[in-house]
Amino acid sequence: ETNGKRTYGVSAEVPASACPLADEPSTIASNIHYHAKYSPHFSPFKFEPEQAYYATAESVRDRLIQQWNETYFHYHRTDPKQIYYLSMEYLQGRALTNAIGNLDIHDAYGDALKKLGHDLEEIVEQEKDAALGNGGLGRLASCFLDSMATLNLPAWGYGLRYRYGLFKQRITKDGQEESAEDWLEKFSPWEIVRHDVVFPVRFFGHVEVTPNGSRKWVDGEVIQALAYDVPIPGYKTKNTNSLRLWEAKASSEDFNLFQFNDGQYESAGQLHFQAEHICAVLYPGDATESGKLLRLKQQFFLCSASLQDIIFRFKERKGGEGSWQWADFPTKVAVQLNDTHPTLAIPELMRLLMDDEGLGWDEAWDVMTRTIAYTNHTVLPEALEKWSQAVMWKLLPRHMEIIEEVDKRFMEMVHTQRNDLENKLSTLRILDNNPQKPVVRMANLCVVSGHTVNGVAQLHSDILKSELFADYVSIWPSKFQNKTNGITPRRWLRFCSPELSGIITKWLKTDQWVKNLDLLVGLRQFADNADLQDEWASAKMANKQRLAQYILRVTGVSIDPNSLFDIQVKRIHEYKRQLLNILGVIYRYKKLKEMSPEERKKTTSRTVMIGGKAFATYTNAKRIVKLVTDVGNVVNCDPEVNDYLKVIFVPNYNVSVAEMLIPGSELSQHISTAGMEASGTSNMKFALNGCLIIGTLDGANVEIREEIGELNFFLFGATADEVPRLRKDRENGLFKPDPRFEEAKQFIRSGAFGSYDYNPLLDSLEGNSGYGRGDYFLVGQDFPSYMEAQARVDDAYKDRRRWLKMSILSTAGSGKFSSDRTIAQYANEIWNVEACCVP
Ligand code: B1N
Repeated sequence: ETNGKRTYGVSAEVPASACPLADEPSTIASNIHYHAKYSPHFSPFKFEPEQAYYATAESVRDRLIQQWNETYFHYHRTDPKQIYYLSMEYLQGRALTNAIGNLDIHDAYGDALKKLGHDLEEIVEQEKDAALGNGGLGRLASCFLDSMATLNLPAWGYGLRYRYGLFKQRITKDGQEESAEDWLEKFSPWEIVRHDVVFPVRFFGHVEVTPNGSRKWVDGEVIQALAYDVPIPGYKTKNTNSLRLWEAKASSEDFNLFQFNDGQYESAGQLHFQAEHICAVLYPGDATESGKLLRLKQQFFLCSASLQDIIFRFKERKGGEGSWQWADFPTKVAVQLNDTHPTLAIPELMRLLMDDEGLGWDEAWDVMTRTIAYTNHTVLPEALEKWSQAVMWKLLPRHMEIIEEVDKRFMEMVHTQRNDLENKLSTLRILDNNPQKPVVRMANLCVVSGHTVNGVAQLHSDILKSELFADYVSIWPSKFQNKTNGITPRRWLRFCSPELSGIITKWLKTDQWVKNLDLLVGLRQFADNADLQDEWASAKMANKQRLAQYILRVTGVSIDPNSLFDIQVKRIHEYKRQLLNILGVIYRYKKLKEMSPEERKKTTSRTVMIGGKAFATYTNAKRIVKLVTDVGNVVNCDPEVNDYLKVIFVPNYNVSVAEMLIPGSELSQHISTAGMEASGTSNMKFALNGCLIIGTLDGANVEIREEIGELNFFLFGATADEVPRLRKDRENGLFKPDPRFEEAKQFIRSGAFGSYDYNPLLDSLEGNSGYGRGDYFLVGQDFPSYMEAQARVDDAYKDRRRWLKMSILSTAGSGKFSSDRTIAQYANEIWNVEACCVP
């Protein structure tokens, strides 16, 4: 059984009598009751929804822990190659529905709670979202964890346990207001602290040369990384992986009792304060560089703790000395960098191998480069990380030495092998030695060091190859790949829309589509079937009604479930063009006002919902939020038009809100300037839920349209290859704005939506050049074709059968966008990792 390897003191077996795993509702009910009584987080004699939630979560956790231990033991015994996903962000959302869904005990828990006088749907609402991420990049990491577990892949996610996750957004009369989101306020039942998993992480200090000539990083401050594990169950499988989140702690030795007793409270606990700061907050930058020393500390903290843990596990599984070689490391370990945020894993792995393990440069480089791969998620210049060399020398002196060496060796390689690239070297190098501000270019370090570089949608990967990384492609043509993003069909259809899922299962005569999403194509043959269409419509209507109730509750505005539900939800950013959406709405409102009552009756009634968070210091994004709410306040109170148009700003958009909005959507907007959205993933969630897309040929939209058919996609706008020329034309005064565009802007300027000063926002659409000015994002350019696409939407919606057919075809064509497919491709084409199924 143990293969002669070290075993653990405890066994994975749990005596049957202590095993609370029976599936009868009465047994479950008593287990929940047990937790309410003996896991005392609250005073006794109270069993309200909040207490019921915690007791239920703890009861579910028992089951997870059982599978989790079995998984860990099985991986330990079989010693497969493992995946380590390093990410500064995870957007896990709620865990309860997902856990009981993946464990296939949803109905039993529903019945059990009923016995206890509670309603499962109400209980799950008690849970706060774990929002340790900003947007798509963090949610992608969470979808990947679900897929890796479901595919029985031996994988770990590594991240940071932020005390405060993404901020909470409130809408006041002044627009967006942020406040801290205290997701740990009443403890999280989904994390388990591992007091035995602690690693030291050093900052500052200096490099010493030891007597034998090797280099050693010493002094500075040392902070402890303590592991918290979150269980990641796969769907209908025993495999339960871990998301390991590091918390920063100072050790008790670093508390100066003498100083404290002397009244010097601040300096006595200095390192404790330093440590507390590291994991205090998630940096709220999505595609904006924060440039903070603390952010760099966070990044290094994640990389160093994770790599020490990975190396520890590698050695532990290898057993004693002599039986293995470092060259084996990449056959057991695949590390994926989620964007450049964990780039410091590269020099840190080099340092650990050379300075701690005694490898030479060449040997260490070989091990490192065969281990690490990098995913790029953006081409926006402001999001390409560059760290000041001065700051890096101070915080991480040994790593800067290593980075200098990588840079030097790369230049030598170009000198000797690629003379033709000599003139490009200043942009290809890792170090930018511009005397004004010398920086390290993290993406360049990743491309030079990693064995594989991938983009996240075909168009994005093509742009990486033809533009951002073109010269590297000529050096290493086979290094570059595409891995089109995906989403987990469990959370994003099976659990968030049980109604529609039931219909799909009924018509496909199997529920296997939840694990094999390609089976959805089987719906195509029924797209014209009136029975399916009617069932489809009633599921959609139920979801729309649920959404309407939610909107009424959070905004006080009542919306008509018979109107077309038109949704755009994502981080607020100028390149995502919420401004194009709201300008279109404003024009629509103005025309409705000008119509006679008879004419209005012929229009398609719409409810336009826009939601998303704006980075706190991104003023134009905040102005867009304010504009949407101001337009809503006018339109929704205008009795002449409010039967035909409503405009809602959905507050505090997060994973749970998405799970409510997406199933109730009929049209969704993915309208970024072509070439700027790397992929997008909400587009996939909407399409999967039978929501039609109005969109540009950007990111994954291109592939979604290919899959569901161009007739089922409302396309508009310039293409990515036209964009540079259109910007040039504009600079040369060749752009003639559409009169409707001018009319919409003028309507805002006239004060129709109040006295707030929108001129700075509107001025960004004027002029003729500059990033973020001169209509850089081509809102005016695309406005006419956008309005024409919207007119096609209105027409299509009038034909109920046609719309339902298109909706069914959207779902039927979404199979490709399962994150199971994406992860299978990473596993085969980048990681070379196989499934390791827990028996
Ligand atoms: O990553 C997603 C893509 O679907 C989106 O198109 C893309 O915008 C998003 C700095 C980012 N790219 N870059 C970031 C996040 C945080 C940060 O501090 C950049 N997010 C994306 C998944 O591939």
